[in-house]
Parts: sequence; C-alpha cells; structure tokens
Amino acid sequence: MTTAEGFTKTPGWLDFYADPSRPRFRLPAGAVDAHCHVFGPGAVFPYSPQRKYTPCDAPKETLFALRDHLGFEKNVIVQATCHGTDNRALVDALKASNGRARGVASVSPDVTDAELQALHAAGVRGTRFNFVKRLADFTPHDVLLDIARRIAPLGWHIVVYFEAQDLPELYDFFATLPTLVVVDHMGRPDVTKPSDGPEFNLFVRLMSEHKNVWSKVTCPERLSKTGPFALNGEQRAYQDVVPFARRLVETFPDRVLWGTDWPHPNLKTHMPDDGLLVDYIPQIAPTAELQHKLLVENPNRLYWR
Ligand code: 0GY
Repeated sequence: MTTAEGFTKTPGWLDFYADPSRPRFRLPAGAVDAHCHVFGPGAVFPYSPQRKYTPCDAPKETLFALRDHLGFEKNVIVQATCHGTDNRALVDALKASNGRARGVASVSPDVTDAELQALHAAGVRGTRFNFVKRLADFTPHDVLLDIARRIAPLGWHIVVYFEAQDLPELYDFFATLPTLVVVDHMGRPDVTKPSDGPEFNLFVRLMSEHKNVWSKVTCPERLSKTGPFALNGEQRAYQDVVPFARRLVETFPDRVLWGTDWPHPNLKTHMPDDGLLVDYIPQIAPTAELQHKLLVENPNRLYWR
C-alpha cells in the first residue's frame, strides 16, 4: 500500500494487532513497557532514506492508548532503524507523554553536545547500537566507542541489538563499553538449541562476568518456533522461549526488563496480540517479587531515577 505521503510499506509487512485483548494478568502498579517504538507518521516524520524497511505508521497516540489498555503506567520508546539517527518522532512522543515516556535514541558520531543535551531534556536516557546485519550497516567499533564516551557523562546507557551467532566476535567489544549495557531480546538466542547449551551459556556468562550488562527478556513472538500456542493446543504462549527468559529473570532478577516491542517490526508470518504477550509474563517471572522487579523496580531505576 502506498500512503498519501508516498511511503510504500515493505511487501508482506504485517500491521500491528488492531484490537488487542485485555490481559488476564494484572500488571503491578507502576509497570513499564520498556521496549516499544513509534513509526512516523511518515507525513510528519519521514522515514530515513537509508532505511532497510518501510513500516506502517505507528503513531504515539496509538502507543499511548495501548499502554492504557494493557495497564502499563509508562513506556520506554526505542529509536527504530527506519528513522535512522533522526530522532524527531521519538522526541515528539516523549514530549507528548507528560513524563510517562523515556527514550533510547540513535546518534551519529558527529552529534553535538547541544543536541545530546536537548535529547536528554526530552527524556532520552540511552543510545542504541545495532549489529543486526539485515537492519544496519556496519559501523567501526572505534566510532561506537567514541559515541559511548560522549554519552557516558550524561548517565546514559547503551542498548545493543545483535544475534546470538555474532556474540563470540562482539563479546570483547561489549566488555569494553564504559556504561551500563542493555541487550535487546536476550541477544536473540536460537530457541531450538538448549537454554543451558553453549550458545546461551555464553550470553549468561556475559551477564555474570559483567555486572553492567542487563537484558530485555522480550520478543518471544520473534524468537518462538512453536508460536503463540503450545503444540498441544494448550493456551500457554510461546513456550519454547520460556526457559531462556526464565533463566535470566531468575539468575539476574535486578537486571532484566520487559516490553511489548509494539508495533513489532519485520514479523513475516505472525503478528502477536499484545494482550496475550502480557499474559506470557507470569511464565517467565513466576512470583510477585520477580514480576515487580522486572516490570516496576528495574525500569524505574534505569529510566526515572
Ligand atoms: C525490534 C526488532 C527489530 C527491528 C528494529 O530498529 C529496528 O528496526 O529494532 C527487528 O527487525 O528484529 O526490536 O524492534
């Protein structure tokens, strides 16, 4: 479909779930959706000329309505690659949130101190480095380290997105980063492999050896091979991802975050019901104490201190 503004969605692009269910799991007061995005609208905030995909518009008003529908108090909005290092849509959403959203921006090496200060004033608390090859072009590590040194004095952290097979070559670079480091989607494990096997053990080792590394236990819908229902039809969502997320929540209860990933970019076959995603949480954080840390204490400590 071509929008009036001339942006044509990537073929096969799945729009976000139009009518999400109301979760049966009641989120604790103060819960934060700590990974979500805004896209455009393209007519107001054009997509980056360097983007690898063109999404549907997913504006702030829809995100805030979803927040209220699901029972979250606040959002952490993460700059997506389709907006490149133009953070205007993000900043617009942060300013409209009345303090109920913080942001993670993408910045280029030539960002000025004044621009960083303006982002901070709008509510940005981190920057994102993307190592997923289908989403971002390679940036030399020394350039990223320069950015890291620039944002460190602001108290920001670095969000990193990569796939599990690339962790061996990225491990030492991550270990040199001078800030807190937050990993998207558990470093995208291959969930057909064992959750206590060598691949995921390396990720657990990264978090064990480096106490500045946190993880989002997000995106079961992106990682799952079994899908939203277990193979026997039982209504327990994304069960093949549960052992991975639960291992992190139970091993590092003070360094995990959860978010919806709305509007779920680049899913090709299955668009999750966001209400069902919230109902997945008790499977990976089975006690009220773990749920409170995951959903309330940890994100508030990181983004609203
Ligand atoms: C996510 C996942 C994806 C996309 C992006 O910035 C992005 O474009 O993060 C993906 O395609 O796996 O977390 O939104």
